[in-house]
Amino acid sequence: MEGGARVTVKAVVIIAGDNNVRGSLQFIQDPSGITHVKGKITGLSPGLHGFHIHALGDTTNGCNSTGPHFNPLKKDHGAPSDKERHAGDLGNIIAGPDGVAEVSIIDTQIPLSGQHSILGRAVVVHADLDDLGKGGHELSNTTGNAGARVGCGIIGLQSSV
Ligand SMILES: *[C@@H]1O[C@H](CO)[C@@H](O)[C@H](O)[C@H]1NC(C)=O
Ligand SMILES: *[C@@H]1O[C@H](CO)[C@@H](O)[C@H](O)[C@H]1NC(C)=O
Ligand SMILES: [Cu+2]
Ligand SMILES: [Zn+2]
Repeated sequence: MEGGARVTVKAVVIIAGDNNVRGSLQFIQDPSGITHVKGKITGLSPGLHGFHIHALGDTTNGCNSTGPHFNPLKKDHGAPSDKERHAGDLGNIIAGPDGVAEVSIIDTQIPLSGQHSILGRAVVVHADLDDLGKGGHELSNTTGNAGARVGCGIIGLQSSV
């Protein structure tokens, strides 16, 4: 919707991957255009895991075919709170000792409608932590050096009622 959504839009993502990584997430864009992400991912190693929107909703080669971080504004990789960030940069999620990460994120750069909509793209969870562009690694400014893609799912439109 150009100029920002005027209605609530909902989407759902079922996460799957190697090593029993599973989960489900709900995305709710409120009428002001802010998107809430809520859900749970299980089967992770304890600790921080990079969590991003990748550009493509293509899982023909597993999570590897979901493309780079969604980056419509051609920025460098960063933290969700940075000005210089990919739209898809949602930072890290944290798995407890039981391998379960409870996800609750609010973000303004991941709309479910309009020109930069994330519908039909992918959520990807990584093996390692995202250094948020500050790790000094050659991959820090593109991927946060977050390692392998251990789980992913495609963002699909859900009934808004
Ligand atoms: C994805 O790429 C990684 C290397 O980055 C590789 O180990 C893995 O086997 C690939 N997965 C698929 C499904 O091709
Ligand atoms: C990443 O980008 C920042 C700012 O654009 C720059 O200062 C830094 O040298 C870059 N780091 C690498 C490893 O390329
Ligand atoms: Cu990623
Ligand atoms: Zn990024």
